[in-house]
Amino acid sequence: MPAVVLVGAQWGDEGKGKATDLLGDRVDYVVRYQGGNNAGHTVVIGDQKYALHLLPTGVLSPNVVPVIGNGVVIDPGVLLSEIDGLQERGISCERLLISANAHLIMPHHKALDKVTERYLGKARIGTTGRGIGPAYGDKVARMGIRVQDLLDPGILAQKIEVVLKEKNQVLTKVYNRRHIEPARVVEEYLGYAERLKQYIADTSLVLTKALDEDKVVLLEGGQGTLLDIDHGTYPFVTSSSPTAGGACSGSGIPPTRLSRVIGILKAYTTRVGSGPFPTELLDEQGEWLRATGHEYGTTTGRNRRCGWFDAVIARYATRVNGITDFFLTKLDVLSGLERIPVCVAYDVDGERHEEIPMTQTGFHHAKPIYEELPGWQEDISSAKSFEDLPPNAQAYVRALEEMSGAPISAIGVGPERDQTLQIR
Ligand code: 2SA
Ligand code: GDP
Ligand code: MG
Repeated sequence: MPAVVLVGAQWGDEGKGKATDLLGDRVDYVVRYQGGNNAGHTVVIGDQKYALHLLPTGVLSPNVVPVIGNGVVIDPGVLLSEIDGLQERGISCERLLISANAHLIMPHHKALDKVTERYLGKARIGTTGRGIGPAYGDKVARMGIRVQDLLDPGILAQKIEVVLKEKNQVLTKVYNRRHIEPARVVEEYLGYAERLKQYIADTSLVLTKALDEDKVVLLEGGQGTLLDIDHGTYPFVTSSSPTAGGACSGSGIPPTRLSRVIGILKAYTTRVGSGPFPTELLDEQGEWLRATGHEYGTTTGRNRRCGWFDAVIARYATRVNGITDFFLTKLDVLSGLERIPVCVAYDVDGERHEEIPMTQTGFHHAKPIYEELPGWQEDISSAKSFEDLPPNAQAYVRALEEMSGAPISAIGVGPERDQTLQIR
């Protein structure tokens, strides 16, 4: 049985957590393939709300094996408190598997993330401050510390000693920060090792064997397409590869096993952190979207920037991910508007662009060209089928589908599991 990828089609927070949870009873493995505890995936089950950061959403489904793949960067202290928090609420994490090749977020990564942002001033990325960028930086520079290093105290101590030799110079001499004592870090991480070793596995092997046995593997992306290190709005991106290609390198599943790429698409657009955002609304309309859609960061609590739907971005996501179908989320939030603007193209320095401009400067200059679609007044949160939606809501969905270049197979009309309409 092939593997399925679920990817954010915009700047993250499209509702991937809920979408993954919905598929939970039909899959055997749910795999996180990139990012770390910068991600925040909210799942609402009855009167219970779960905010997951590092654990794959599959942990909430008792028959699913949750897997943290090699492409993830793990803050072990955060992971253990997330495990403890869920176990206290009666959710077992015993089935969890963690790739031995995943990298660890170390204390110097968190210190550097915060201090470099401060030094960037106005040019800051607006990171979550969780140490993500510096951890991936060390990985690429081949000085990262991996989960498997937790299994060998001698190697762990040696690697921490070497890396801190350089990082302490940078922290103290360049940024005037405190020196980090290697022995204390070794002690702290050996404590984590004791508790995490039961979960460590060769996850690429486990997943490939599972596919050979006809099991269903769901690869759950964090963040979104426009935050991808290669395909996003660089440098205002995260440091990993949320796009569908990253699902293979971040899990060890070959591309030939992927059968479906589901894009999660919000009925409007949001973004957290800095960077270009052509349809951003800096007026009361934007505030209305934020308040009505509860658009606040799941990890940091920051206000999310809000704007109208951007079809240029949706088409781009379809192209770079090879999206086979979309889950459209948060349609309910748009109820009550007379007319709903949708960005169909950009005006870049007087020229019409149907695609994202090639250069960063071009994208910064992009002004949205809107078409207005008629809105609807009805509360749609209790709709049970596509046909229950008011005609203008149906037309909005069809228009988005047409503009985005892939069929919409499900629609979210509220945060709960049963507030979803299957349309194919
Ligand atoms: P980082 O911390 O290095 O990954 O930050 C780099 C950029 O990536 C953005 N980013 C995110 N954008 C949306 N949602 C994310 N997760 C949280 C959520 C965010 C939060 O679910 O709401 O709580 O603030 C996420 N994680 C990273 C980030 O804003 C930077 O623009
Ligand atoms: P993720 O990072 O993509 O998993 O998304 P987040 O969990 O950060 O943010 C999405 C928010 O929207 C969460 O609070 C979800 O509970 C909520 N949500 C998901 N789908 C819907 C929907 O269709 N309608 C409404 N109103 N809320 C939704
Ligand atoms: Mg989120």
